[in-house]
Amino acid sequence: MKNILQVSIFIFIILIQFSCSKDSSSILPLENQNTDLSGPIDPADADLLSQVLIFPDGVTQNSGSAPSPTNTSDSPIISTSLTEAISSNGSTVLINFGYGNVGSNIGGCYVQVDGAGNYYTLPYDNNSGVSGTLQLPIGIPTNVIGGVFCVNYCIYDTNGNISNILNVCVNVLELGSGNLQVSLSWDTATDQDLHVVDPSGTTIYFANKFSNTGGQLDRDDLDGFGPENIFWSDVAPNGEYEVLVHDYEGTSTPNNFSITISTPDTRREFTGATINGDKVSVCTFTKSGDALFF
Ligand SMILES: [Ca+2]
Repeated sequence: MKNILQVSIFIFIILIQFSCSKDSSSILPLENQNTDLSGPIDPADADLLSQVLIFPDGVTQNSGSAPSPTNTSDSPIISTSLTEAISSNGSTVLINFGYGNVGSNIGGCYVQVDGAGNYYTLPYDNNSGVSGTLQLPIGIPTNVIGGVFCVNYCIYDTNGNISNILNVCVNVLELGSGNLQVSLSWDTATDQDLHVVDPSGTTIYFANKFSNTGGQLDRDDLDGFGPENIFWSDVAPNGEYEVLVHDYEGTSTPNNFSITISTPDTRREFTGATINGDKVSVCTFTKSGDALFF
């Protein structure tokens, strides 16, 4: 019944792919900051939040306000129906939007947290064509508490033309985190499911939310974009884990997903897609003490 929403409005889908080796090192701390970024972060504190959000490799952070739209006839135009999104600590929210009227190549995207005194420049590689779809992934660290933040974003082309600005507000749920957290988000309004097989051989998912190892699923999303979340608040057992995504709805169009795996010291992200009821094995990793080996 939700498939209607999945029918692609746009001709092209261009994804910003994360590599398996991606981590949170793309964040560039502001100079002279003296705030503890490891403590709880309220999304309502725009300047603080803006220092910790996680974007793909290549992002830079700049002081001040993002450049204004050029408002010329050859400026790119962007559009989306997504004005509100749900995410959580330790997850990555996926913002899809369409673009058009691009006479050259797309250079990148400006992103600014509403109310923050700095903004991000996010490059888009290999994006050409007059129109298509882009994705803006925004990673939220595990120490962000519940609340709402909004971001303004636009794109610029390689001729220096800047598009109109779009705004999306993200409702951050405070979900379980701790020693190990696995979070799933996706970009179609469908029922996708996160499965984690833990070292005891137990599969944690919507029909078996708890494992004797202490792992549990605390959110199953039936019709949105996630997140779904499995976590161990205390010590997750050593051994091998497998992370899978199941297209429970059995859709006929691709569901692009983001998996975020967090420990107190590390964060890894994986992307992929499901379709036609696929159950996709996203990755396996071995936990040894505080270390994860992929
Ligand atoms: Ca689900």
